[in-house]
Amino acid sequence: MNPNALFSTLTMTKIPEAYAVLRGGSKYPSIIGTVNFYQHRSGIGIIVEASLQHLPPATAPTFLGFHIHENGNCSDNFNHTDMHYNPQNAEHPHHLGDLIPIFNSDGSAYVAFYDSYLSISDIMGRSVILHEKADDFTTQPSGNSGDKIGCGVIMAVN
Ligand SMILES: [Cu+2]
Ligand SMILES: [Zn+2]
Repeated sequence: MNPNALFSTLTMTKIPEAYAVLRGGSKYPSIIGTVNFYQHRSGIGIIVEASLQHLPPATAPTFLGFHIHENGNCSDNFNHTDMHYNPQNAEHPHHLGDLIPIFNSDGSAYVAFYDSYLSISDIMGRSVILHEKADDFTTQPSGNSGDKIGCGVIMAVN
């Protein structure tokens, strides 16, 4: 079935397989949000749904880099998350951990998207990271998206 046909009903009616509670670091400690990960019913890919609050103040549309990093360790102000998840040894922005940006709408954001390249088992135990700047989708190895300002460890639901 077409991903579109299942998109909204999935996030409204299904319990996600995995989730991360994303929290701010020393620069923006009040950032808080939830990222849910749903296995797509086709069996291929996942739906990622992120809801974030208390983002840095913005008076115009602002984009924040958003990635899955290798290590699920948010300690020490997120200094141990390692690089973008990249099992295929590709160049940025073709890492499997490269996600669409977060759109900061006056301090909060909601995004949901289909990613056919990831599975729940790929991402379990890794970290989801929010950056202070937009990912330029060009600069190697990580898109020049600035400091890590939020982090959450991806965990199984239940
Ligand atoms: Cu990142
Ligand atoms: Zn990348």
